[in-house]
Amino acid sequence: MAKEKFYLTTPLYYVNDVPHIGHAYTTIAADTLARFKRLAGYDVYLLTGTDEHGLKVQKAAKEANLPPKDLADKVVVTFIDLWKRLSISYDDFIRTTEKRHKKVVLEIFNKLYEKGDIYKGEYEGNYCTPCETFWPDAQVKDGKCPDCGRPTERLKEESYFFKMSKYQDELLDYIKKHENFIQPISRRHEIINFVKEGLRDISISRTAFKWGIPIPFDKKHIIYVWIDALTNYISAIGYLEDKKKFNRLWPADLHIIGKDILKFHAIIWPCILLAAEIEPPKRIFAHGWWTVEGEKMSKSKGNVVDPYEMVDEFGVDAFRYFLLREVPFGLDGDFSRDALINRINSDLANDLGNLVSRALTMVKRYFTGVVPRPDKEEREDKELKSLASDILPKIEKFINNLQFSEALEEIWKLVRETNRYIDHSQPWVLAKDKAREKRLGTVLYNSLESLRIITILIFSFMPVSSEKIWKQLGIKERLDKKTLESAKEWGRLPSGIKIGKIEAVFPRIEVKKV
Ligand code: ME8
Repeated sequence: MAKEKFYLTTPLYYVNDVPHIGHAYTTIAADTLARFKRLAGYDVYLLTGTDEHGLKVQKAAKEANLPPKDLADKVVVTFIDLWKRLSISYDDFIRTTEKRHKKVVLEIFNKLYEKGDIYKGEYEGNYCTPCETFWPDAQVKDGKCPDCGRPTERLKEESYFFKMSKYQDELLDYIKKHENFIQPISRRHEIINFVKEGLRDISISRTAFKWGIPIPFDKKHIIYVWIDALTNYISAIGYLEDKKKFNRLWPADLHIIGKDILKFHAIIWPCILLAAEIEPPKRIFAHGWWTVEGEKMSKSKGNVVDPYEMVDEFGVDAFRYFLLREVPFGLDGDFSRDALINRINSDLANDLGNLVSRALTMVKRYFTGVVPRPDKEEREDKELKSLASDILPKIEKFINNLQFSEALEEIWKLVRETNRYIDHSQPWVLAKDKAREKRLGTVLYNSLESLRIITILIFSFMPVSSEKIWKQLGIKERLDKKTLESAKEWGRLPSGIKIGKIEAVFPRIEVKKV
């Protein structure tokens, strides 16, 4: 039977600057879900990429004294490199300056123009370049952008408009009929209220600069960067050139974005698709915003968290774990080194790291590194077994709802319970009594078996460390080829195999006292 597809996307990040923790966050979340769905047997397609046109990028290029495409070529490498370091398993990376993309933008533009959904007019109002957003006068106070608070630019220029107002009812209807279309629920309400107030036609071209896709029949106009960028979700999967692929993957199962760009995704994008007679995506999830030690991240404050530094200092998986564990996905969060170090030391070093090292060390010491055979089951064995073999459906539910933090919390209940089981069973005492060798073998087998299940469950979150643990367990089959189902099957760890070399997976971070 053909596998069910799962197409998910991240935003396309601007190349005006190098990536920071916010970009890493969205992409790590998308990767975690993609990995989980692959283990669950889906044919997953994860798309990411970069948004390279527009005034914001043009301005940054000017400051860097480079042609915009050269800046893009330079910055895109930092994204690709970061995704490699963060173990992002994307299937495609699209740049909006690619031909395959530009063709589709023009196709959609023409389609809407021919249909009469695009018309020429004049735009008079304001423009926020950092947000690449048009703001009508009524929404702008003291010339400041209502979203980011930075100064807007006053515009009065000829512009093409998209008849978004025409799609207001259809969009509202679509949102109402598709309960999961916009998540979390608070965002859904926000969008419903916004649409109910009435949608205006939107300006979709600029004439004041050159860096973008020109309208073929009116070349002084550059297509609005958001119309350009949003189209990537269909251009990357062959809307024009590979209909078979497109029909297999579209509609997207999920667009993961930050709350800052929800309106573009939940209003403009579906309206464009409705106008182009293409089905809207199935689901859009807008996550929350990271601040740093209570403050908004900004270059001028010098508090931008560099994901490269985090990976170098703490390791890729500790960083991935922290971001997804610390804050429920959908809510805002505050980043601090202290919080990160606390998480690493308590959850990773103390709980999981300790479990791995003590369980394996005892197998090495008492059974010469050979996984023992379990014997008679006692009450506490049954309890651990039932906790471990019943955990998967809960985790699946959480992850499918993008409740990463809750999923990890649930997995950690099993981690702690396994540690408690070891404490309670006291293998070091059993080892002193030859008559209790079978019991000792049972306790250690169960500890490792629980660890095997934990390792499968954390794979999507911490791909590098879970592979290390897997190797230490001595299991020959590849972890990334395992099915999730095997996390339900207690007893799959073969007795008699030799465990691997024991190495610390999550070292403690020593905090220097000042
Ligand atoms: O908006 N906290 O690109 P962008 C959490 N090119 N997430 C954050 C964050 C923070 N402090 N800062 C950024 C664009 N993000 C457009 C998108 S899509 C067709 C075009 C993440 O480089 C979050 O996912 O400004 C946010 O939506 C995205 O980066 C914005 O990236």
